[in-house]
Amino acid sequence: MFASKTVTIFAAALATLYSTVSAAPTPTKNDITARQVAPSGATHSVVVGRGGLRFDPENIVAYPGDVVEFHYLPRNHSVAQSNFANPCQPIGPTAFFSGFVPIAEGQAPDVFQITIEDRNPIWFYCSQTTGNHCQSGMSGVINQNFDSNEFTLARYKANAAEIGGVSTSPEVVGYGGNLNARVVPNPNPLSGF
Ligand SMILES: *[C@@H]1O[C@H](CO)[C@@H](O)[C@H](O)[C@H]1NC(C)=O
Ligand SMILES: [Cu+2]
Repeated sequence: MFASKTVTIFAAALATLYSTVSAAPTPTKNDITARQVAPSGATHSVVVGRGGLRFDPENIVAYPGDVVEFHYLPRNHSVAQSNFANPCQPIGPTAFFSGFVPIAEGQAPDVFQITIEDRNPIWFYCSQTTGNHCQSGMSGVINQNFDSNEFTLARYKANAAEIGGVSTSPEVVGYGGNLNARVVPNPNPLSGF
C-alpha cells in the first residue's frame, strides 16, 4: 500500500519535472515532494559492538519505508527500544527486542530489522547487564530531533550513565508494534566491517 502510493506520487512529480524541463529552474512544490519521497526503501546497516560498547552508526536518519538492520559482532549484545525519558529501560509492552545474541567470532548468522513508519525519534539501547552496556554508552537513536538541544543522543547517554539504573530487557523478542521488528537470516554473513 505504501509502495504504490509512493510510486504514484513519484510518477506525478516526474511528470511535472518533464513537463517543466524548459522552464526557469525555480524549485516547485512538486520538486520538493519528489526529494522527500525518493529515499524510501533504503536499508541502513548498524553494526552492534563495533569499536567497543557501541552501535555504529549510532545516530541514524531514516525515512518511512526504510529498514534499519542490526548486524552483531562478538560479545553478547541486544537491541531494545526505550524512550528518551527512561534510558536503558523498555519503552513499554510494545518495545522491540532482538533478544541476546552471543557470538564468538565473525558476524551473527541472523540480523534484526525494523521498518521505519514516521519521522519520530526512536531510541534504542543494548540491555546487557553484565558490564552495564547501556550505562557505558551503548545506545543510539533514529531520527533525533536536530532542532533540539535537549533531546540529543549525547544527553541520552549522559542520562543513561547517571540515572540508567540496572538495564531491563523487554519481555518479548521481536514485536515493536508498527515497526514490525523481526529476526531474519543475515543477507551477507561473511562480509567484514
Ligand atoms: C547472554 O546474555 C544474557 C543476558 O545477560 C544471558 O542470560 C546469557 O546467558 C548470555 N549468553 C551467553 C552465551 O553468555
Ligand atoms: Cu551490548
